[in-house]
Amino acid sequence: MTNQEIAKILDDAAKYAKAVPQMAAVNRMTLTDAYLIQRQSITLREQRGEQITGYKMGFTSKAKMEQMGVHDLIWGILTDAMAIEENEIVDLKRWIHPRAEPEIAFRVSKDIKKQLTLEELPEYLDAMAPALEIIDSRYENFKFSLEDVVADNCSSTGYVMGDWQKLDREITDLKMDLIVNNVVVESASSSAILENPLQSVVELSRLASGAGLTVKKGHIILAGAATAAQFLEKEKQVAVQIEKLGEVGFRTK
Ligand code: OOG
Ligand code: MG
Repeated sequence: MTNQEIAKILDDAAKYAKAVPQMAAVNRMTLTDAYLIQRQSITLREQRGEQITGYKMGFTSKAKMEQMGVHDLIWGILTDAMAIEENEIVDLKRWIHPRAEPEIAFRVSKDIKKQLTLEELPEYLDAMAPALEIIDSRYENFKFSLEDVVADNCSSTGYVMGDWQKLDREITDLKMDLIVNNVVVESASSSAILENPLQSVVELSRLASGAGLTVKKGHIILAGAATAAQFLEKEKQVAVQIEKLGEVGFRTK
């Protein structure tokens, strides 16, 4: 299959919430192919009127790498169709086998076109917020290789963010809880994310600029989950609570 054909299959899988088999091995897909396919699948979304709202990093914590069996940083693209309002009631029929994970979001205040250092970040970011990411692999049984998951836009499917806050406090060791119906189901320190969630932004600046992309002013960046992700079930209240940052959640039906 061509990259374009694979992009279409993955886009349809997302559109119709129907899982497909993995495709990387049989098509001898390289990581370069995988990112091209990811980009082509985003072009299909753009042709339907979706707009890019930011980027997400993946496998930035050991918990995630171990849960998914993939050991490399990945990045994907977010669009406005993936945005979920705080406290929105989301119909799970939209998705195949969605999971939620606790994250921190950053807001970009100046175009990023090169690899940044941690020291340079305050010039490029102006806010942060507690966030939940909803991931929904388009592959059967939520199983994939590195190339497969990258081609599938790193399972990106939804995100919800709490109130934006100033970057005026230390965030290297904040307690992050994933809460379902008032019960903490996963918990970790923010240090689980590359020892410092801001390091995710450094890594994204390296990977995106290396791919010739600009992370634009106003874009959001999800730093990657601190804990393993949890499958979503119907009629639940799902929230993330982060020490010093607050909380945000949504409901399922
Ligand atoms: C891939 C996406 C990983 C994260 O935060 O680590 C990710 C997946 O687990 O399906 O979003
Ligand atoms: Mg994530």
